[in-house]
Amino acid sequence: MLGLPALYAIVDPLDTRRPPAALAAALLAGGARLLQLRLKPAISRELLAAAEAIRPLAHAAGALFLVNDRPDIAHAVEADGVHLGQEDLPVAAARRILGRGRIVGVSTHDVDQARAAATAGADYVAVGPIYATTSKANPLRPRGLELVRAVRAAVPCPIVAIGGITAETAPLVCAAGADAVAMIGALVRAADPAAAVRAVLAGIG
Ligand code: 3NM
Repeated sequence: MLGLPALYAIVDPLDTRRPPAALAAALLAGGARLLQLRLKPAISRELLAAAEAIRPLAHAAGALFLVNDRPDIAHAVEADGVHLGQEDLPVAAARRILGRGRIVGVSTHDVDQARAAATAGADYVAVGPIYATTSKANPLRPRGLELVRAVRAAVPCPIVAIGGITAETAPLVCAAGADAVAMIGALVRAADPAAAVRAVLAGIG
């Protein structure tokens, strides 16, 4: 079973204009040991360039590096894996692109989706949104900690909770059964993202 670091830090500058590689370096400096690169508006070449820049930074720090949505780009930069949404490629197809030994995670929003992802062989399931979020286009209604508890009872694989989580709420989310907490805004909108990572890790590390 995959062992996940307790903080799943997402490199998505949102509207901050922070360069992704600088953001990644700050998150790693704060102690993040898993980064996912998520650049929704980027064209393929921009995403590839950012992934090429970040992968060696992550690996030099001993951190896992995942690419959002795109198994092809994850494979091209020798990332550790990919994170798939409900409308992305299925797990099996992503594995065919990535080859053996790579991590494939899947976003889910209810127990049925989480069960389906686990049955399809996902290495972890992300569940959310736990709290209200402004970091995603057309977010679903918040599910609350109840979704974490329900998925915990339904699937054997690691669970990553996502959506509106902060340093203050992260310990509650972990106590509800999440193996890791994923965050964008609480990290990338912070005046000092490295300090924000340290604050989260102080509560859940
Ligand atoms: N996925 P923040 S919520 C990317 O529910 C994403 O699947 C979600 O950003 C889901 O930590 C979300 O700023 C946004 O709320 C997470």
